[in-house]
Amino acid sequence: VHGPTLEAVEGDRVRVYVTNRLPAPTTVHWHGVFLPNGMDGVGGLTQRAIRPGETFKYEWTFRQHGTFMYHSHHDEMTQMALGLMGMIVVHPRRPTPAYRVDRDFVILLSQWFIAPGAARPDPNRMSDFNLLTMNAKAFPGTTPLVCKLGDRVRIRFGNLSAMDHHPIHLHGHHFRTVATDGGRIPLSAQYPETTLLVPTGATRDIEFVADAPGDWPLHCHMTHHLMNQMGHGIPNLIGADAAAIDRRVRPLLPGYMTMGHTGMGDMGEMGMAVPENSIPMVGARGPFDYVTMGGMFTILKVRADLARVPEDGGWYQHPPGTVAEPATPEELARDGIRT
Ligand SMILES: [Cu+2]
Repeated sequence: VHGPTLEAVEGDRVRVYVTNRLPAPTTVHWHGVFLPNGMDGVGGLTQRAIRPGETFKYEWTFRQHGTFMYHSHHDEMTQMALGLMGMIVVHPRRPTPAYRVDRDFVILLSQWFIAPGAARPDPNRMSDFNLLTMNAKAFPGTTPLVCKLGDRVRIRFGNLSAMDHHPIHLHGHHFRTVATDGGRIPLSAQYPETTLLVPTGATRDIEFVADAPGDWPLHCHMTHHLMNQMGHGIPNLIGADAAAIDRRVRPLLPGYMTMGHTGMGDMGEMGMAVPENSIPMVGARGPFDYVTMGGMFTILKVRADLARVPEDGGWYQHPPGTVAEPATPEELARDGIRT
């Protein structure tokens, strides 16, 4: 439900046609990209909004490389809550040997409120979001990151959550943050970490060597971002056809008009197309037991031989004697443990 990742090379001149198929005006902002002010996509400030049915043209030359984002910049509260955002990857024109990696992943972090049983996000929510996603998927729907043992790996994070920053934690490895949407971080300023705060409205690139075989969680460390919805029933009118309601209410309240069904930016036409969505269950069956996490969680799968595992990596086959297991009475006695 996010837009596609746009990929380019530093120095490329790009032209993006944006057709507005919403029932409300919109614009697109190219977040972090150096471009002429009039291409910045800020509704009302640097251009007039793109009206429903219109096609606008944005054009610029990439003067930089790195990881950037794009998102609606008109009625952001509604349109970003509905997922109108995406990632931009710009490769250097003359990459240094250090730039080359074996895996280059892109993960856009976002958050939603979708009433249980509903299929569309509620943009009127200001807090208490109940779906936290990586590339618009909550675990177990997230895509695992499959790597070969020894691969040099880059993960590009972007965060366009409405109200939250996400401390992203990687198990079993350490990494360096090598770039932000402001540019490359000098080697002398990089340091090893296992958790990286990705603020909303920012990108962070991390790099590491996948040197530990196994199934390693990569997840937000805020526990409420590791779960999916709880059972609240909140009315949500976004995307609803309110014409029949309006007709019946007007004899009682002359001029009555249902608000909020196309967003709060303006009164649009009825029948707004909204992202398809569904609410996944909390957790999933793992190779040993139930994995009690949802939300902003995926798995780095490091494998010695990719030819011998399924495309999604399957489950890690642990060498004998390397898995936590119940202690035997003999072991407890040997080590003097009283339980
Ligand atoms: Cu989080």
